[in-house]
Amino acid sequence: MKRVYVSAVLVLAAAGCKKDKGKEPPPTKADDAAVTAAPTPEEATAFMAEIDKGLRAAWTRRDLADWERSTNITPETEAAAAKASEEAMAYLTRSIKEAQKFTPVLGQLDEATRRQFHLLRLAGQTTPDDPAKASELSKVITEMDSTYGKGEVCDAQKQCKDLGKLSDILAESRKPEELLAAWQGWHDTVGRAVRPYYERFVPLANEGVRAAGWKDVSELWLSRYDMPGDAMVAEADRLWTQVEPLYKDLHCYVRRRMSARYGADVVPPTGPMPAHMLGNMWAQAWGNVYPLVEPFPGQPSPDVSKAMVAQTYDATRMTKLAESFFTSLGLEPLPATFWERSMLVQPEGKKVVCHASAWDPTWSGDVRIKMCTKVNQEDLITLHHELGHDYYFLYYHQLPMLFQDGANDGFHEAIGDAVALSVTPAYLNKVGLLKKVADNEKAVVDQQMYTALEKIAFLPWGLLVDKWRWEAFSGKITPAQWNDRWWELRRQYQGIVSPVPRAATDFDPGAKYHVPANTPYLRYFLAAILQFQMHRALCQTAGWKGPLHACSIHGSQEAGAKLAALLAMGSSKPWADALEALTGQREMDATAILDYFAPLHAYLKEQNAGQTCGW
Ligand code: X8Z
Ligand code: ZN
Repeated sequence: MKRVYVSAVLVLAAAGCKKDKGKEPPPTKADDAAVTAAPTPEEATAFMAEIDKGLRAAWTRRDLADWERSTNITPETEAAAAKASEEAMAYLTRSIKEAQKFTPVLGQLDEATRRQFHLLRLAGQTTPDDPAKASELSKVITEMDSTYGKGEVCDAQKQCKDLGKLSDILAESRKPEELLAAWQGWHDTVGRAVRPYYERFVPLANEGVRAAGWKDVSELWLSRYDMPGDAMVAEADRLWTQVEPLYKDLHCYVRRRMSARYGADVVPPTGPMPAHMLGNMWAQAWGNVYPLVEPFPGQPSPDVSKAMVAQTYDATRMTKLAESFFTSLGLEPLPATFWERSMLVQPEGKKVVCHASAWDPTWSGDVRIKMCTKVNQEDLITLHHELGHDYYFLYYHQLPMLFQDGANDGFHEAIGDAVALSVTPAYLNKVGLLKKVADNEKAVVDQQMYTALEKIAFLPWGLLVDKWRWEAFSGKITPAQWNDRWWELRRQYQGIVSPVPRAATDFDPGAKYHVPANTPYLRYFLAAILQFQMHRALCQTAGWKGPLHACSIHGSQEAGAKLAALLAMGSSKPWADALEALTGQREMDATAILDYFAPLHAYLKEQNAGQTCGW
């Protein structure tokens, strides 16, 4: 988030970090000259206290202006947001430069202050020295995000569809030509509109972070995990290797079923699958095609969307249900201001950024969400996701500004999802959304298939978005290669291809929110794995003895206390300390997600026997 767990352009929220002296900026000539009058540790501590106040003022102004813009895009709100963002970036850039003079005394500071010096340099995008470029950068960032937010596809009769409407088509239509029109319309219109901004953005943003001593933006992003950037890339690859066989088995099964349903000319029975057929604009989550690939028709549907509509659920009631899960764990209710200030539904007559996000724009527990909620199960789960962010904000807002962040950014994304893993059939039955809980083997496989279409299908996508961006920022690929490389990665990791030929001048990465919003994406890959690791630990704390997929921590005060303790740490300690406090493990580990899906994996292997899988 921009401090928003999603638009975080500016914040690039600092992740937990080790005291890695190697990463401290080298002393400058000016520092050498100042050695005679070397600053004292007391001066360093006082300096950091001032920075904390300055960041609070600058980031609050920026985030309030950005809240206004995101909930009402107009030329005025855009200009105000760009100005506040420029000022905040300038303040951070100055602070990072000034902080360098304290390098010689860092070793004499208490651990918390030293850590804040470390996190300061990781705290976000900095600006180029040239004021014209600094101001252009903030305008590009703001306008690029709004371009995506305002995006719509219009036909010859000037009938327009926004992303929400196009996504409904992708989710519900079973006509390949309709699906293709929605997919292609969005990619052609919005991707191409974002391209000129991105072409300016990459060199300006790189120049900006060089002011803080980074090679390029990818180095900054990857340095926020308490280990060197290349080690983090290897870590992500290691996690992917753990889950890749399960993804490939899911891909193989889904391809066979989809090919049988649509015919080999629409979904070929071998090779990669076309991107428009999987129920989602980016083929990142496939839950919407569950009815087409359901293993055992006739079992009660794992999707309770229809029951939600029948029971006249609306966005507020869905949010209350999500909140009640957190309070069942002993966490505080959301403040009254949450209900007054949040945007829970798409307003009429205003342009807004619909992509769901969670905010604490004053960094003081003033939590809100912004979401164009639809009444369905997917959005009920997204509400748990967003409240996970808000609960993080609520439990760490007393900490210094630079500690008001997740242990790493994957933790921030994982909290709400870990809680939502406890939204099991038994829980849905308890709250009256599911009549019967079938626990026979067939029902378990059906249930797991639905969850895997959301969570396992996501994994390669979660990894490849930033694999592409690291290459774009580092210059490994040039703008002329951007689009082709995007599709190479999608083919390699997801086994997905474009349904129509794409030109090098297209810009399909720009058709995904986080690229124009400049929100890092590796966090979602990590969260997809961490949430199961957290769920397993919380279930153990709650005393659960059965299979992991059936566990719900609903009502467990013990699990809630553990969760609250993690939240309250913010980013004050390296993430491995936070993970250890919750799970007893210091490493991210995919064995929990594999344990969880063991019944489905056995079924998939049986179904795929004799098939040629892969692409
Ligand atoms: O952007 C989000 C959240 C807000 S942080 C709704 N997610 C990613 C996406 O939509 O692409 C959650 C899952 C992945
Ligand atoms: Zn999120």
